[in-house]
Amino acid sequence: MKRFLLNSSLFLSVSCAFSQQSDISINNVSAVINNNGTFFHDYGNQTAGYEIPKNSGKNAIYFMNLMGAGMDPNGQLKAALSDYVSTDFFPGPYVQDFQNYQTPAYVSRFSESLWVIEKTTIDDHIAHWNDAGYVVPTSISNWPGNGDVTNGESLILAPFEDLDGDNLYEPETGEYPIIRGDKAILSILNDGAGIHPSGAQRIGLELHILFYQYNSVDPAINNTTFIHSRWYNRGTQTLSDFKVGSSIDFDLGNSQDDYYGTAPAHNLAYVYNADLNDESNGGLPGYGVNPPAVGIVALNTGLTSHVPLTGGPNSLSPIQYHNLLSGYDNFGSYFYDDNNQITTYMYNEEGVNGWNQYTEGLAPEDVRTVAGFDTGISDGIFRPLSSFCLDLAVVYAENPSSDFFGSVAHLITVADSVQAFYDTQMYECQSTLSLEQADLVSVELFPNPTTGFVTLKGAENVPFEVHSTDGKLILREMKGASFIDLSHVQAGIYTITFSTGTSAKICKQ
Ligand SMILES: [Ca+2]
Ligand SMILES: [Ca+2]
Ligand SMILES: [Ca+2]
Ligand SMILES: [Ca+2]
Repeated sequence: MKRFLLNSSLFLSVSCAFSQQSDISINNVSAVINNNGTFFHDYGNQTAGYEIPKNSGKNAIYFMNLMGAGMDPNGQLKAALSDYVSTDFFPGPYVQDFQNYQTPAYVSRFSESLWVIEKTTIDDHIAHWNDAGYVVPTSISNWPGNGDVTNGESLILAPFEDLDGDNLYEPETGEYPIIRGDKAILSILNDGAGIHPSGAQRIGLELHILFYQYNSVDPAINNTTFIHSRWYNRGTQTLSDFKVGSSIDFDLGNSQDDYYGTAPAHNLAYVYNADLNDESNGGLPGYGVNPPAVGIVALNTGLTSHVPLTGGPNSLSPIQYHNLLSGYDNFGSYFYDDNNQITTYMYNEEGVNGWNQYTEGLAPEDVRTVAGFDTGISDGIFRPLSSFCLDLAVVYAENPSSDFFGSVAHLITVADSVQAFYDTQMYECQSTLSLEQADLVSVELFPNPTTGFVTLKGAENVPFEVHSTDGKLILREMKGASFIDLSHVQAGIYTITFSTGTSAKICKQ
């Protein structure tokens, strides 16, 4: 636990981004969700926001976020970052023209950008949508299935069951949101709507984060919050060495007596108490004797690093964050293990004979770390029009014994069982949206200028719309097309916008 005085001018510049939060608490966890790329932190009360067990008053995490950073072809770092006092993320989807973030329709629709929905509501909708007198609940009708293409938003935003295959979300005809878990909170964010407080240049990122929980008789699942994120490169930047990860401020009850560690084989980054009594501190309740352990598991890809947040927590530069996300310290230097070998997994052996903070004789501390996750992109290049998916789980395990490492040993078994549960769900993490063209690198349009027909190459199955410069819809192809016919329109400039968010100008002569 820590309290920072906010720099007033900095706070003013980002206050709207901190103005909304929600809470997911359908199982044994009560977790604060914000609409700015950070979570498990209550900005209003300046307190930890990951309470487990629910209603115990005991929290295990003070702050967590998702961040991304990569290099453009000129070696310029582009990044979307956040810390305790500022964020580069803004609510709402990415749009191409900066002023379109300011349209009244965009602001009214996305100023909150948090959608809370429960599985029972969806099941009821599926069963009764066609009944006489049925009214579609607002959590179903407000689901952001489609963006406004005329405002430069992607046609498809959040996933939905598209019964008639027309790519339009129509809940009044029985279509419904596709979520995970018994309750979910979706946040759609972009990094394009404003100057980045971090000082980094913008990526052109659209980030969808779905937090979800299951109400389960299995304690491992009932004590877990899942984080499903999808990262879209909606801009024009080709970013190499693209790194994603989380800044994590574990505070296990009393924040002052914690240790952290890593179990790379289980893709697990964790915190445990540095002694067997987590006494209350500063008015906040501790977990008491034989305290639990808490961790983050990477479910669909690997945990690539888990290192201390050196130089932080605030006012790190973008390049320092890129170093930390890469598993270096903030200066870009390697970490070394007890055998003097380079490692990106700090303290990766449990037990009294292992390499850990206890056997190193380190003082208990207020742990702050950065975890890096594999994007799954083989060459590490985050290309325009592509997306990737990252699934995480926050896991919790009590200490079944008075063994100092008992909670960690238990946590590893919990992490494995949560992984097994996740695997049985068969979630499609690479193509949740049927329209996403992950391998679509570029679209060729020719001839351009044209007197009539224009051939489209590279995006034949991607829906698109063509608009005139005054915004009039000229053509809409919901299934995509290999050519368009502009022979009937007058000479001028036309804009073709694909559902992926990419657009191009066409000159009709
Ligand atoms: Ca439809
Ligand atoms: Ca503690
Ligand atoms: Ca203690
Ligand atoms: Ca901490």
